[in-house]
Amino acid sequence: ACSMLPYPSGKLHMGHVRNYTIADVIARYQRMRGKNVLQPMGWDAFGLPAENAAIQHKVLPADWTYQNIEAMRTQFKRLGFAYDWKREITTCKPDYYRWEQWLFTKLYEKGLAYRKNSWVNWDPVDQTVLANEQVVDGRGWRSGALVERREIPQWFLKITDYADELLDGLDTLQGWPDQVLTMQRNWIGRSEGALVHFTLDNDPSQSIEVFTTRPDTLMGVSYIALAPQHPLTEQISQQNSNVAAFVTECLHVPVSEVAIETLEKKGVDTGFRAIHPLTGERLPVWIANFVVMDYGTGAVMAVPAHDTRDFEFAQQYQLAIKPVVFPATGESWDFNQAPFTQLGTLVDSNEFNGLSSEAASVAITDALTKLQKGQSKVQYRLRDWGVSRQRYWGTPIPIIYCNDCGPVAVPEADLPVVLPEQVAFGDATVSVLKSIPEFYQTTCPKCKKPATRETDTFDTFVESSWYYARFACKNQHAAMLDDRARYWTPVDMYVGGVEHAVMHLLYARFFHKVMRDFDLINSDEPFLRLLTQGMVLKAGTKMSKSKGNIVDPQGLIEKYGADTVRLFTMFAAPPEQSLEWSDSGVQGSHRFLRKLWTFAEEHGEKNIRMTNYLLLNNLFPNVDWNFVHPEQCAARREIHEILKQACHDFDRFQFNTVVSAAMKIFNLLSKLQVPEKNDLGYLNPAEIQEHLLHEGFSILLRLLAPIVPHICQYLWSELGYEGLIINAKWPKVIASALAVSQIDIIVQVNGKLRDQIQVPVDANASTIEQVALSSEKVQKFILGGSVKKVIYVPGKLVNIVL
Ligand code: ANZ
Ligand code: ZN
Repeated sequence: ACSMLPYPSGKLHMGHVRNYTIADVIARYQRMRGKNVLQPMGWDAFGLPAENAAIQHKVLPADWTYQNIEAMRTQFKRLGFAYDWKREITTCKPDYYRWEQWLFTKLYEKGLAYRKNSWVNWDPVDQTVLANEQVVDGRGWRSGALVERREIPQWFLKITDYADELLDGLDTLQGWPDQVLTMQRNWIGRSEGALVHFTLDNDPSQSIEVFTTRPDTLMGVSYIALAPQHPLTEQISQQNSNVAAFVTECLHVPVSEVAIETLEKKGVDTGFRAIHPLTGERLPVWIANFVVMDYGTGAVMAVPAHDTRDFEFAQQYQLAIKPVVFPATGESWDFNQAPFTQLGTLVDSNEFNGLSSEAASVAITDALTKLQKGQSKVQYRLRDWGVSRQRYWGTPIPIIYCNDCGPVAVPEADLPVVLPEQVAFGDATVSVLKSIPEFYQTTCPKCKKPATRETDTFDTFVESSWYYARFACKNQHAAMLDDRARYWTPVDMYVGGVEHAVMHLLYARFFHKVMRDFDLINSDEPFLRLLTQGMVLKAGTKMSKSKGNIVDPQGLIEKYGADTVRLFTMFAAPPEQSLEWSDSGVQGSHRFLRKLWTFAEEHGEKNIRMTNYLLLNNLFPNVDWNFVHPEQCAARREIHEILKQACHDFDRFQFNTVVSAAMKIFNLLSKLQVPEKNDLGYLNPAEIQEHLLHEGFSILLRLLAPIVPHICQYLWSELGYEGLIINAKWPKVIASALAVSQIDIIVQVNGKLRDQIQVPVDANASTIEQVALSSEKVQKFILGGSVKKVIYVPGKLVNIVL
């Protein structure tokens, strides 16, 4: 049972409390069910906030981080989370990240890690690379300078080699929420289509290659659009100052794709013309800001009649709109108003006229293939994973640059490359590592000449991609993983926030497959079941520091105790839904626990105290329930019915109704009365009452223990039950208790309700009529009058007609 490991920000917030309580409840429940459960915890300890804190508060990132970890660990312990602290992982410690560095060198050997130029956000004043979240309205968050796009060499992991497997694997993940599977599918973004070549009019040796998902629209192409970073654009910029000016303007646009989506469509005509591969028509070549360089080929065949972006752009610059697909229904379409973006039937497309879009796509791709002007192509939206960060507080990338040998991986014997923790941080704008010659000056492992180390560090998503496996063998110092990782992985239960639905989970799935291919692990997927917890809200909005509506868990723990906090967070909503904070709800949970406590104290001496014998057998061997008063049988049946439903709810993580179940059992026990009438010679009701209290209270405590561990453990031992409650066996639903032996029958006189009788479930009609007629209450209404008719509705009622 594993939770997504937290970033050590210093203090737990309510979202943490909820997340980790959910996982702890599952872990404790599964343990009581007899499973061998491992619940570990660790710290995602590298990352930008530590550097920001260092600049703001003049503390070392390392000191800040370790202090935060101390504080949060204390809070975790107070909440009673049952973690195996021997296995605690702190990702900023060399004994952890050395194996990450080791794996990276293996990936490099295999060609699965490589270096290439890539675009970043560059702050020209601070002279530093900015993360996307550090770009605010196009400006650097600290300097306020207009951010530029810059190309610098960076390290990549070839996650695209696993694109197919990452996509197919989703079909095996039956224990994941559908919405997460969908998000992963969209992120991988498999598109089927074609590559098409358009040769340049003035230079037939050059051609523009485009990727399209709609080869059927080929006859509707009216222009070609290139990304501002396309190689041909650069070439044209050198001759055309208009183009050069436009490209420079585009440099100030943020790198993220979301930002590009929302841009006003802008472009410039290059004056170049490209030849249509089938018709020979000359098409204008434009540069457009909506074309992104790192998807497909960085160039598109624009079909304004059938694509929304192409349409907007064509309207802006008065480019031709050529409809070639019509609705298959035959209805007309006004192409001046909007593009028709669905599939349909082809027109104005020569020999392809009349074909469906699907058939035409195949036919046109075939035609292009024969002419060697195109071919079919599967394109993924997924890009290789850029793991370089120009940051100090991260895992050093284990590469050495040699003038003669190029980039060389640090040999295994020299690992780890340790990040210096005692650094002069100052007002660091460039990575601190660049100012520490003792760090970066080294010798080439191959030729032994002077060389320099890589000063970039890993994206922190690298650390969180494999930690779950390392928990299994964290004390293994001779290898990344050992057999224990094979035993414990895949993780049966993974709990975390839906904000990690895409990147973290995809990277972890990728690493798992890579580790499998290095024979470190023997399964295909890291997490069998995934529970994504809902948000914690206050007054309808997300509880967050920036909204100023946070409730500090620490204060609540101090006021009410951890059990109340845990109970409330589990009771207030099912785990996957959002939880609306309520002070009165917290108080209500607290009141319930007080009542439970008081009840145990009041009844403890008298009749709940349990003998070990009874506990071990979990049943009442001396009692033949066939001879127990029906009211008492009914009470027992109800307890077991509630228990049965609660077990079902536990299995589907519906903890709020588990809490209601516990409350129901509690109410039943506190109202339990010794039946008055005992004329039919049932077993001593006072003794049975004790049995019921024993049995019911022991069920209640065990049912609540995963959620409310402290109080339940205390009462468990107070009442003399053996051992720790966490080691107790989960209560069994006793089938014979559920069986109905008596049923209730309503008795009417002339259609009016006069009594309710209990009869054996298998009694025949005449017996039941006799019992009904002999009821005292009924007799009062008959008063010697003559009974005309007795109507029996089986299982329900007897009507006596006078
Ligand atoms: C012609 C066309 C006609 C297109 C039509 C769409 C509709 P997905 O589904 O995301 O794979 N495209 C290709 N590369 C691009 C890039 N680098 N930047 C921006 N747009 C790009 O989308 C693929 C479609 O997106 C491609 O198919 C291309 O436009 C565009 F009626 O080609 B299409
Ligand atoms: Zn060398």
